[in-house]
Amino acid sequence: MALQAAASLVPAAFSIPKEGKSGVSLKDSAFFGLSLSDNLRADFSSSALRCKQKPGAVRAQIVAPTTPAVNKATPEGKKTLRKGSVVITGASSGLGLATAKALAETGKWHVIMACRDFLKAERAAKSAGISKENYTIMHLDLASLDSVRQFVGNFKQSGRPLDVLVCNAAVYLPTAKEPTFTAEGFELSVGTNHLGHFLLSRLLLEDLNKSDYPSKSLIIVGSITGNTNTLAGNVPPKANLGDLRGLAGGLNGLNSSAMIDGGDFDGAKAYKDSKVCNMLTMQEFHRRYHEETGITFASLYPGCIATTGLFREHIPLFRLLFPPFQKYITKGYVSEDEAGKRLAQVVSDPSLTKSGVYWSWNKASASFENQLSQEASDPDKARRMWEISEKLVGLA
Ligand code: NDP
Ligand code: PMR
Repeated sequence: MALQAAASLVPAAFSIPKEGKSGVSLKDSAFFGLSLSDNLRADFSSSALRCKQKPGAVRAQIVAPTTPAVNKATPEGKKTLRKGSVVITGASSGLGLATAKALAETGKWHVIMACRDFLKAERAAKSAGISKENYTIMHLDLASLDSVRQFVGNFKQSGRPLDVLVCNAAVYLPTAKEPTFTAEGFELSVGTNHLGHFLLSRLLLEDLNKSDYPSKSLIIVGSITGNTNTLAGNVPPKANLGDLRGLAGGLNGLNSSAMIDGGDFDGAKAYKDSKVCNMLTMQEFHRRYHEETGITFASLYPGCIATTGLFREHIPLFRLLFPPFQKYITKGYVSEDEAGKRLAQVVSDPSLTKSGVYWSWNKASASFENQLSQEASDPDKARRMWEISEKLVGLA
């Protein structure tokens, strides 16, 4: 087993540029200045967001009127900003929980924790010390498109505004010998990490567009391991979507491969491929909707959070060696708290509202716009992946 763990830590190539080359943007912890209220959009055209709906799909419900994001409520006539409303998927552990905590602690955000295990989420929120008035848990299982549609229906019915959506949840199945599948029969990693989030964000785009908050955004968590322009992204198996033939075939492992590129099943590759889809999806959203809606679309690599539940399916020896390896050898390690602060920064820091960006942090923990690999920034692949994905989730 030791050999197995050691072997799995041997990289294929080392002559790869490190992440972290482009211009550093200074950290700015200031919250949105009240002057931002001047930038509020009065016109929320949703024409760009209309999409064909299948029979049975959840339709937008009438949303109860909410407090305007900025109002002149104080006796001195000072403008105040209402609490931002942010949905975070997979907020029951790891990065999602740490981000929920970081945002809730500011007192400026209400976090909707979109989780598949209600009790686990409730316990996690309590043990993280998130106070009751700052969070709501809503059920969401991304491995079921029905559940995604139900969540969207429930969210719309709640009457809450949607200012930021964070697509964070993920599964990683590196030791699986055979593929497992979502309720609709898609390979589980791509089905959960990409297709579930794809449907969720498409159905909630209209709500984001309606937000009158100074900055509204859709954030999809990416990763270094999906980017083959890095050392980490060159550790085999490498991400590669190929010509998307497996995705087009429905990833069902029956009449089509369970892998996006049509190859043999490999759980670690499926995860990395799903992260490439996440990063391509963010950019395709940006190209299609940013100009018209003003929504910020962003992705990020928060650092290597080697202690999270993401590695729960890995062999015990890997889980033992991985944190010290990342801490002392690659120095890519980041704590859950620090990673949560980074993602919270993308949610709420006015200096990180540029759209179409993949954020990373340097060793001094300063954010910068990072370069994506050739495949993860290929516009043609992004468009084809988008078109196939919308068929698979029943939007086209
Ligand atoms: P965790 O396993 O701690 O968190 C993943 C979360 O996703 C959990 O809350 C889990 O819920 C949830 N989840 C899994 N499947 C589903 C589902 N079907 N429906 C709803 N929720 C689901 O891992 P991390 O915090 O590390 O991962 C968070 C994000 O960070 C992922 O997108 C990952 O790709 C990314 N990332 C992580 C890195 C790392 O080093 N850890 C590095 C780079 C990116 P439950 O608690 O019920 O299991
Ligand atoms: Mg990697 C700078 C080098 C670096 C960084 C930042 C990471 C991050 N890794 C690096 C290097 C290496 N890793 C090297 C040289 C090796 C071979 C010894 C190596 C191995 C390795 C394995 C076996 N690394 C891994 C694994 C996993 O199973 C993790 C994975 O791919 O999950 C998908 C992983 C990771 N390394 C990272 C990060 C962030 C991960 C995991 C999380 C992710 O992408 O979500």
